[in-house]
Amino acid sequence: MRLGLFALTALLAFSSARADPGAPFAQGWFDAAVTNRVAWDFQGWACAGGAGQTRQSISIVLAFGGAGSGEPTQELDSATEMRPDAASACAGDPMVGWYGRRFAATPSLPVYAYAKSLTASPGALQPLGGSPITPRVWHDDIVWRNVATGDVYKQLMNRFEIVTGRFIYNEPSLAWKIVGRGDDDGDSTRDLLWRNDTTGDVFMQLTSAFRVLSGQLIYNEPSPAWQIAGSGDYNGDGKADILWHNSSTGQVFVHLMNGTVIIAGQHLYMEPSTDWEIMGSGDYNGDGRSDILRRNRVTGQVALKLVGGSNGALFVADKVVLTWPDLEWKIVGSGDYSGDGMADILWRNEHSGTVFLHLLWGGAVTAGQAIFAEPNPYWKIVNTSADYNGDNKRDVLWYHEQGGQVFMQLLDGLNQPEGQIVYVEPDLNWQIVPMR
Ligand SMILES: [Ca+2]
Ligand SMILES: [Ca+2]
Ligand SMILES: [Ca+2]
Ligand SMILES: [Ca+2]
Repeated sequence: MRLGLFALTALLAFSSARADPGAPFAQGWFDAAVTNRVAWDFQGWACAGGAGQTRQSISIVLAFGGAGSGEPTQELDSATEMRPDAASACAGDPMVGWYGRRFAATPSLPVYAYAKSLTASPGALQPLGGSPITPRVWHDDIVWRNVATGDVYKQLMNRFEIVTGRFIYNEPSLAWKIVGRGDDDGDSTRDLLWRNDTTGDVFMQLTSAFRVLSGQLIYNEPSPAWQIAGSGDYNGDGKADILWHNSSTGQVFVHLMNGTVIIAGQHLYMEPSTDWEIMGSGDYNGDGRSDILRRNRVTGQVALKLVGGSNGALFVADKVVLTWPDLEWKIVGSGDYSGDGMADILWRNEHSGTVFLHLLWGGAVTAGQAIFAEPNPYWKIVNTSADYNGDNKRDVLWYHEQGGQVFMQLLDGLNQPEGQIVYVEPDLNWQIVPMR
């Protein structure tokens, strides 16, 4: 997984930030990943060089403002932990690593990192790193799983740029599959939902931008007929819930979640026949709750179940969207691709390769046209639920099954999408985990 390249990048960062003898702190680097408009993950390190400084005597402060004056206007966070993999960077001096997550109501302000001495005069702050962390709006990431080793790897994206990439987990048993990526604890970072194909166990991992925070077995459903069909927010509390569909009986069930805790389970509705497949889950009427997109695999009819109601008493309302009887056209994604807050429908013709976008308003089609064509069948659309450039329009990720290229397309409604290859992974054991 291009480990060599990332290791090299890290070494370069370390060597340019060696401890400066005599100075209380050497400059360290910091990473900042803005996971949406109001939440940031930070991590970095500093060397506690100089007389009397130890690892325990400094902390790191993240602060708004401070440009020019060198003083922050608002303390955000402080050091929390060592980063063992960065220890060599301090050339024998104590090193403090830090990791933080903060929420802020004013994300447009730049954020600076400072090192603070706990033993020197109170409030003494040293700028850490030379440039402000400029908050950026939502960037979704790319998560990979290696189907040989079980490794999970995450790439943080800023449009076509890979900001950083890290191994975040290893699950050697390949019976465990990542089946959902929703924001389960409401911290604006997508978490990982796993299911074990053999036992039916369901395991949720809460993750930050860079690492696994916690994980817990939350449920067991031994019947393989029950599949996790989505992880949207069906009760509108900002936390992702788990949608189940029984492919034998047509039953649709939702687990309302609070982090790793099931707060309620409810039968939602029954599909009229097994011809109806759940194609996606998004908010089609702009009420802040996920709805359910279905298609009849025989007639080609597309219809919604609009979800309403309160906790433990959800109900659904039917809405027919359209009928597209040509079954060569497959729904490959559903999300808001136009930025109006309502989910749309993305199609691809499996014969011609043409990609077609239906824009919806409140669940009704308002416009539709072909926006792209890729006739090469080895190019597969692997993710249609992420926003890689923070414009509140979901984008499309393609993967070449033979060459390992990853092509990112930034969608903008019916306009021609901008796209480029962002990565090549020659080891085809690495597979991109779709968001659902
Ligand atoms: Ca919810
Ligand atoms: Ca809705
Ligand atoms: Ca839309
Ligand atoms: Ca976008």
